[in-house]
Amino acid sequence: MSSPVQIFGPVISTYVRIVEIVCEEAGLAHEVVPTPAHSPENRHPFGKVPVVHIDGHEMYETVSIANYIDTAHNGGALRPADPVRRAAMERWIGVGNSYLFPLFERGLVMPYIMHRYAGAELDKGRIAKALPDIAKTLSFIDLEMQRDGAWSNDGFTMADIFLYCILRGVELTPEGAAGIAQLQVLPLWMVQCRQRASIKATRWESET
Ligand SMILES: N[C@@H](CCC(=O)N[C@@H](CS)C(=O)NCC(=O)O)C(=O)O
Repeated sequence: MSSPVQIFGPVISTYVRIVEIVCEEAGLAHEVVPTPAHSPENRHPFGKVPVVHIDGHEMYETVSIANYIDTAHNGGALRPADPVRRAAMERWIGVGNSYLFPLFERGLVMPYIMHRYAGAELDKGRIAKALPDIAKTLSFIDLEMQRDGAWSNDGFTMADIFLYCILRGVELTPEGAAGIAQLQVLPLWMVQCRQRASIKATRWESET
């Protein structure tokens, strides 16, 4: 039996969870080795997490790790073969990584993490400043889903994994939960994702 995939990063982290879910989908044993992003033990050259040990290789950057696992261990099942559908899936992963995650993380998710886990005062000013953009962005996603299904027409793909993890952090804040609940399609999609075994198996402790 091969050794478990080692995922170095914090136990509660969007990108750590993405790798955990992809491992689950591929049937690979995995473990999180708790490693804060800015600790000396973190070997990511840009100070991010996760760094992953798999098949004798050390890897960083979640898209490349996730694609490696899907190709090497899952027959590519998480990515549509059709070039147009694959382009749409990759566009949404790009949107998630480049625009959604930075906006949500800085403006809403991180202030709550610092408040809940580091005992910092909740930075209400930062949240209030970010909320209009966050609300606009959530509406954009919902309208795209209403219009053509966005990434959600191809069964369960890599885009579902990235976007669920990015949006779940938002949903675990009071403002994010209220914002998502008033949309039409996004909350239904989130509920549907939660039925997936890989998503159930990787729930954060704070979700139970
Ligand atoms: N481009 C990186 C981004 C990963 C990322 O942003 N991870 C967050 C945690 S979920 C992080 O390292 N945050 C610490 C920081 O930005 O200082 C990847 O895809 O792996």
